[in-house]
Amino acid sequence: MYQKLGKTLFGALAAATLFSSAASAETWRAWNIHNDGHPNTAAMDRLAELIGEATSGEVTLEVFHGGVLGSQPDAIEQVRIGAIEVGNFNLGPIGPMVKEANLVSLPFIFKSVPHMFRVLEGEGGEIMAAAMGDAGILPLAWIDAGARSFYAQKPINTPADVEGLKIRVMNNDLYTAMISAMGGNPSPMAFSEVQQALKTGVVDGAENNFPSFKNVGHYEVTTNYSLSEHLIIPECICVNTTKFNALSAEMQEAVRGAAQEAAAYQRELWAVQSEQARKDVEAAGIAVNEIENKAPFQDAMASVYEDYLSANPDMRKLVEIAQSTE
Ligand code: BDP
Repeated sequence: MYQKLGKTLFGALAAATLFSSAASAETWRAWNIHNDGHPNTAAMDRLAELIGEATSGEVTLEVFHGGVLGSQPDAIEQVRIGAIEVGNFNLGPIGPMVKEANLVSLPFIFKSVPHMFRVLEGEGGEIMAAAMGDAGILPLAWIDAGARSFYAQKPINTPADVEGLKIRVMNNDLYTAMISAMGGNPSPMAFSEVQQALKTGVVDGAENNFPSFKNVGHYEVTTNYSLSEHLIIPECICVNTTKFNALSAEMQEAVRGAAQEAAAYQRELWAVQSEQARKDVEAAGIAVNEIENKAPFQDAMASVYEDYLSANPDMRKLVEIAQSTE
């Protein structure tokens, strides 16, 4: 009798445990635009392992690489509404949806990548993260995307060299203003379409960092990469705010810790692989032009700042924080 009761009790307990873990275990989908060979792809795969381990399988992350879940602006919206849970996003296309994120899209706002991280780790980063979280897209960790420079079929050493060129930019009015201020014709376009557009001459040039320039073959259809380094835009490992807040405090900590560890891994990979990407494209015949004096580019951006800040005076504070950060 005791034994029977014991067995039944055991059975009931086992079923309850099974049921409760089945009910609370979740599978999250993650968006990544990059392919194999890009540091972010390896970091997102690592993130999936780390989340699985840290949450003991309570949260399973399924990563979709190569932008198969949609273009970046679409994927940002999907994460905001919770149709996709996680994304490795560039803050550029987040700016049109979350104004505070636009700080990083002001050309030359950061002096260097370390300066950008110092701003993100201070009050500026807190303000941006809070606004993004309120908009449904909570950053768990910041990652490195180096600096973006122009590439075209000719060197771009001064803003005058951009005059008359059709340049592909990411979706953000600040980038169209940036190209227009140099006399160029901005062409906002999805990342997936850029290689073909360069190849067929639909655009004359584009701008990006070395790993992206290499990874999707833009270097195969261009001749010159000119180190203007006009934008230093961070990226994030972002999660839908509601899904994240629905986790227990313990699970939130586990997921956040996993994201931070994956971000540290990404930054290490970035340092090595962005140098390697530069060497690889040079070996493939790309002329990489150093620009001795970037002041003319910076000066050309004065009207971009003026117009943006007079239309968005509430962004002055963030700009001041960034400019006063050592
Ligand atoms: C890459 C970013 C990616 C952007 C892409 C672009 O990592 O998020 O979508 O640039 O230019 O460097 O669209």
